[in-house]
Amino acid sequence: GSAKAAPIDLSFPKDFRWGVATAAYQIEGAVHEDGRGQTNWDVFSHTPGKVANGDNGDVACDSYHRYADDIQLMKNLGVGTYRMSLAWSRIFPEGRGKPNQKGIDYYNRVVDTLLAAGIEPYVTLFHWDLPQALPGGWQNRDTALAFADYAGFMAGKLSDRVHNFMTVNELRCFTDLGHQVGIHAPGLKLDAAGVNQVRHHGTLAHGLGVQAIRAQAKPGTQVGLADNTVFYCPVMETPEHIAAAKKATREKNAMFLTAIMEGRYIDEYLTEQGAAAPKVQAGDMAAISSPLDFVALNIYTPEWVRADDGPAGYVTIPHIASSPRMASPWLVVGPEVAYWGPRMVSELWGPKTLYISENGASADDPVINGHIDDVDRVMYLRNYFGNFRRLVAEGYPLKGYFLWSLMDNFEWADGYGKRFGIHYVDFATQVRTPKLSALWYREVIRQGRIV
Ligand code: PNW
Repeated sequence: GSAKAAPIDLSFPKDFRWGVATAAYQIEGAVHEDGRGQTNWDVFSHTPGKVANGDNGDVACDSYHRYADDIQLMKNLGVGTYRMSLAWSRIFPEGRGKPNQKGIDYYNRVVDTLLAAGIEPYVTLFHWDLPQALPGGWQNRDTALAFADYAGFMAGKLSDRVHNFMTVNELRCFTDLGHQVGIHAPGLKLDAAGVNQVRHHGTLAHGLGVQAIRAQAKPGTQVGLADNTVFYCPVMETPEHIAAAKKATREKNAMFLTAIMEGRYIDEYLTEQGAAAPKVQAGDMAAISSPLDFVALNIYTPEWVRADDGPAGYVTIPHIASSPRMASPWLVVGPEVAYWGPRMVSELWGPKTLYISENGASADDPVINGHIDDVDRVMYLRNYFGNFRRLVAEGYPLKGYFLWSLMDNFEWADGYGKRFGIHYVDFATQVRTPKLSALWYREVIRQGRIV
């Protein structure tokens, strides 16, 4: 080589925590086993026309039986952490009431097997599979209370070994996609007031969940949530556009992360929603804004914003047809979101610890000479990692990263047709095969730098 200067440092701090993520309904299967109760996703996926190809999570990756093999995959990767979710209806088949010991036993086995493999579990308590028996689902405020009971109960059971809990995954997806757009369970298209009330109940569940976990878990247990904040990136890196991105990020997330971090629904949201604004009871906002130990972000797609002279101070730019996308039409590629998203959250609210709870991509998996060479997924990850690297180098408190996903799984309304795994799953045989992206990620972890 004849490089003229030292290479740019592409390394991450030695104590940076590398992990992978999954979720219960997407991988476990065994939906009728050991007393598990029915969920909204069982009902939705068995309703004709709701999920691509008529797919459902009845078997999925069969991880309920194959969890030890899956933990071996993680060991081979060299990850130190695993983000998993618990199926609420395995613990409380009716959503509340009498706990099901077999469900508790299952998660004890998974946690103990992880720890024996040197992998630390990060547990998400709700990743969208809601016990069907809860009347009215998220339209009913009581569901938030039932969630808190379940969250506190499981934190009490696991916190001797699990030190990090996330209350809910992606408020915006299970509220809006399920109750406004109707493409996720329960498939409703409510009016604005109905949607805002569901959002409030979801956000309240998070807050009451934090309180219940703190009350029942061992002291020192770390609590946060996995949020899919809508992230606004400045069209260029100048103070006026950065300020515009910050304002947009705060206002566009008013019903979720902004409320959680600020303890109120900001005026912009209340004015915009008018009579459709959520009905809030005394004490709700204090619960919703319970202090967190960390904020975890799911980062996929960027939004773009520029400064503007109008009253809002900014204009957002809709996704453009010519923008590059991965295999899911919504997954617009924009590596800069990996930098601007966490930076905006830091500047707005200053959480002391940040994690990336999900990042990854759907892609086709070409088999070339016997290898699954998903070079586009690797390219996607490499570019996002470069931006995480910049964020860390500038001192933002990003402590760890969970790649979505360990393996191909039930991708909600897209069924098994969209693959986000770094391990290929042959769903007919349940054989898992590392893709190039798994080999690449293993090397990143081994060297502690982008390769
Ligand atoms: C997240 N969107 O979902 C979920 O947390 C995972 O369970 C899921 O498998 C993964 O990302 C990949 O989709 C999202 O439309 C679903 O913008 C939809 C969107 C974003 C995230």
